[in-house]
Amino acid sequence: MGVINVTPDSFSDGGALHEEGVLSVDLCLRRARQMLADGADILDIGGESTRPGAAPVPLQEEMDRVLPVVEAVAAELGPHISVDTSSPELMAEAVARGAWMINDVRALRRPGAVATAAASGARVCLMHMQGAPDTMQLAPEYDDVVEETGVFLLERAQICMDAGVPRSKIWLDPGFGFGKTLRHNLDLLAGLSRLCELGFPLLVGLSRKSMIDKIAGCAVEDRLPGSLALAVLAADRGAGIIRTHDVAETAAALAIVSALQGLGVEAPP
Ligand code: 8Y4
Repeated sequence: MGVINVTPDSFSDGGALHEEGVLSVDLCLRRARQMLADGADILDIGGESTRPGAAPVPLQEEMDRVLPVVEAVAAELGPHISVDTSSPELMAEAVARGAWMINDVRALRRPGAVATAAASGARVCLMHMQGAPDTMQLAPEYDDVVEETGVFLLERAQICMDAGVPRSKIWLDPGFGFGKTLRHNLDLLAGLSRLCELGFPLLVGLSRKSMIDKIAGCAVEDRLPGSLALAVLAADRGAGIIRTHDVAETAAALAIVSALQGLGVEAPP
């Protein structure tokens, strides 16, 4: 899954798709085209920053950022599109314009989100987060992070199924970095196979996250090697979708995992 970030202010790639401060649908299309050529199966389009301290984005602004990009990418390239949002209004409009998956870091906890997602017919990715983006990194606390994350995700999945989302359309995500210390993130990665046993496919986002320089002591712009190591470890432990900013490099790394798993890559003669 390649990330198309249409916020002007992400510290990693914010503003990259803007021209003179204005979001360029054309730059988004070019980025999307490149990611598909590089091996992405899904493009995740999002317009809300969940960085701690980021200002909340008014709904209309989020819609204005995301919908033209969803519409253009769906119409011209036709890939699987995921819309990264917690707003039910945007979920409905994005699916109407061709989005295939709803990726919600709040696991459809906003009022109306579960019903909207169910009615849309799209796949849903339910992500675990302890607390809210603004304060989640202040003092995250768990007795057993794998257990507690799993219980939360199963509860959200059950609520979705009760509302009519078919089991086959539900993905779960432990939410690396969302209300987790470095130790929690490592425990989750080490225990990822236990989350697979919940019976739902897993999506993980580890790309460029700060746990990498906490471990490797690298600068923000040098997080790619760590990102690839984490992607490989997560895929080896059963993750089915890897969310990444660096599609070509991640696809190459994952081809190695697939070869070893005997999946996806044709065996040599
Ligand atoms: C640099 C760049 C450092 C980006 C950190 C970040 C996830 C997600 C995000 C995730 C799912 C991010 C929208 C945070 N992370 N959705 N979204 N899973 N499902 N941080 O892990 O990329 S945004």
